[in-house]
Amino acid sequence: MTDLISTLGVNTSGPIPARSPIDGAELGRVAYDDAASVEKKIAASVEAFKAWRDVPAPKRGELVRLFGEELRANKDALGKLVTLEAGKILQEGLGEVQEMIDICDFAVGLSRQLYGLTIASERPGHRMMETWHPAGPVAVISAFNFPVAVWAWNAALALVCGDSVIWKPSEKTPLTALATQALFERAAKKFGAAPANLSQVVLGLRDVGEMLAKDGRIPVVSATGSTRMGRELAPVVAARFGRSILELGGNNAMIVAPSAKLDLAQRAILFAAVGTAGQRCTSLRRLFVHESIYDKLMPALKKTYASLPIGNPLDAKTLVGPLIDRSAFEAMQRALAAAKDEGGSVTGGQRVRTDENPGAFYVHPAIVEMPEQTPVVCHETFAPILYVMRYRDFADALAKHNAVPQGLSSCIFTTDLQEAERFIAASGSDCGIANVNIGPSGAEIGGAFGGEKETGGGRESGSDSWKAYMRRQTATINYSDALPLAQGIEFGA
Ligand code: UN1
Repeated sequence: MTDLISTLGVNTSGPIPARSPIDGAELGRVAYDDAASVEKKIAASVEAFKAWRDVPAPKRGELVRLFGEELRANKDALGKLVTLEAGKILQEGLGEVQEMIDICDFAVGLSRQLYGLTIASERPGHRMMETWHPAGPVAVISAFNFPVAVWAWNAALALVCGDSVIWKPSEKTPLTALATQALFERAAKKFGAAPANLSQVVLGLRDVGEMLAKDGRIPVVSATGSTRMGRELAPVVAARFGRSILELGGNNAMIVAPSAKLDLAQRAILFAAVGTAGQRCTSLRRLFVHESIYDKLMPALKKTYASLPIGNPLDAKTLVGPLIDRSAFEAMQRALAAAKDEGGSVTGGQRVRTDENPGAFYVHPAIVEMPEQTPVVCHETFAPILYVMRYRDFADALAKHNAVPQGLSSCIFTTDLQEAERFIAASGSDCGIANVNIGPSGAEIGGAFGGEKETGGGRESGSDSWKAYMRRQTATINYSDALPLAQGIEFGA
């Protein structure tokens, strides 16, 4: 039992153990919602929505502001719980909570800026306008690797937009969800006027997600996870004409051009490829290095990899924590075996710390030098594997960069203005995120986050992503004494 869980009075009785990937120890216990309980929560969410949609948006923002305050006050404790339950290093656990705080701040400002347009009407004595109304209950299905921040991107926006929220966290990280929910309830109590069940958690496996996906009372389903999951979920939501916001697999690349500042590139590679033990949707997985600098960059990179501090993520010196579980480890080993078969030369990748932590899965991040972009490279393996390829011609590197099914994040390290511009131009990177002299991971919340192709096309977090959580209404008002028809149509009289 962790400090935060006990301080918050989270109920940790139940038949299902929640384990830490750090050492396999039990952190607490939870109970899954059965079908009747999920049904009850969906019905309660509809009721909460009906009350919440009439609360003025800036007032809704006040609740999110209070929630942000709770997060600020509990940043250390929640960040530590993220580390314990998801295994990411403490700096990243804290960073994750900071993302939640940032999106709350963003959403508070947004609560006064849910602007619609006023549009010139073609009819005299008429005014036409566009209004954004609350959509309804929003389901958020989140993944283990960002167990709380991704929910917050969705929930903070949904709440100021006037929606209620039902959250199905990953079954691998139920405790961080329950702790976050408890913090939210504290904020709601301080706020005073929030309807009951405005934000709820449902725990369980795939069947719980399916219930949410199928339910016509939930107009928006925002899901983060694998492409396989999205491929199954999206048609279910679409069959009832619901809207899904999908943030699925990434297979993010970096091009290191001849003019790149190699020291910066190297640091960016390290953070993006081995940070979070390669378990971010934005992790760096493919590296295209220009042949003129390959023999300079690669030995330096391998040297840094050789001395990576791998270990307990609570230890301040650690940079690489454990993988989430055995199946992640096995998927990594399968990918490395396939890479060898396809002509790759593997450095690292082996399991480590088996004596200290026999029940956990620590690995040495792998560098795999590939002769070309073979099938295994085109597949997202959620583990610290960096496939490296040489290139000669920029256009060819760009073509290979885009020649994978996923389209989340991308970057180039170059000081050549033309290359930089070409990379972010219409014919450049085909990803939702394209960075110059910045790695592919660690996006700020102010931009719209998401990607194209098999990444699912959804956008969350900043910019105008809020629009996906609202329904758009075009309203035209006739303040004249006549009834002119649009398109100049004369009808009767
Ligand atoms: C994810 O891995 O699902 O850009 C989200 C980043 C983080 C979010 C990652 N801000 O790496």
